[in-house]
Amino acid sequence: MYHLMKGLYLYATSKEEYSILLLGLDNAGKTTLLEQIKAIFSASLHPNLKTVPTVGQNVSTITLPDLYLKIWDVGGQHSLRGLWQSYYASCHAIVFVIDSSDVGDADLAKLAEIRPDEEVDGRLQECRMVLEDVLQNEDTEGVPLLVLANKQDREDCVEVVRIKEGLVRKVFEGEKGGSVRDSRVLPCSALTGTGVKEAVDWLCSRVKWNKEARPPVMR
Ligand code: G3D
Ligand code: MG
Repeated sequence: MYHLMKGLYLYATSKEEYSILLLGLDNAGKTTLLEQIKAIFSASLHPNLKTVPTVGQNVSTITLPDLYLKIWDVGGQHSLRGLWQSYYASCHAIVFVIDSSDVGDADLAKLAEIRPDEEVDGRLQECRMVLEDVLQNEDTEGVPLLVLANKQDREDCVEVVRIKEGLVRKVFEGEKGGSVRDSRVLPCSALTGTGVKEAVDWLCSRVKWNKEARPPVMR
């Protein structure tokens, strides 16, 4: 009887937990974003916006009324990207963070015109290749993808629509765009917090929507 009651109590008080993977090149703002999310969703905390390059991983769980989000911030330097794939099979959504001040408006226009087999140099090409690599991995099949055009507070940033049309759409339309999935491109500033709540809202709705394909863990 005790075990039955305990089981019922645990069932009634447990919540679904979903894992969110933050990916993107180094310096895109992943760690700042994680700190901002933690601060926004736990009222008592001030964001620690003094980040240092991430070696290994930062992980935090935020508590929302109906679920937990466990957010993984894994390092974006070239040498650490090989580790990303070990997180793919167990994540429920991927956030790909882009530094909107480090892609170049002129480069984006060029990217929109080039053929898929043509080479482009620089940070934008690196960003495209890394995103394609994530989407091509079979363990990310069907996983909702949120692309965040971060650093929108900077004067030299590229507008979200340009990133959407010039980069993200190109990736999805290309051969390496991976399977069909739920996706969205949103603007944000991890530093000021603008757009961060909208990003989390989108993630919550999409992980719930996709829960038959990727069931949550009960906590
Ligand atoms: P990463 O974890 O993706 O490598 P970080 O990136 O979160 O460590 O951020 C790298 C730098 O970008 C940091 O600046 C950080 O303050 C800045 N940054 C992150 N998000 C934003 C944003 O939305 N707007 C602006 N203006 N800057 C941002 P430093 O100077 O510490 O290297
Ligand atoms: Mg970091």
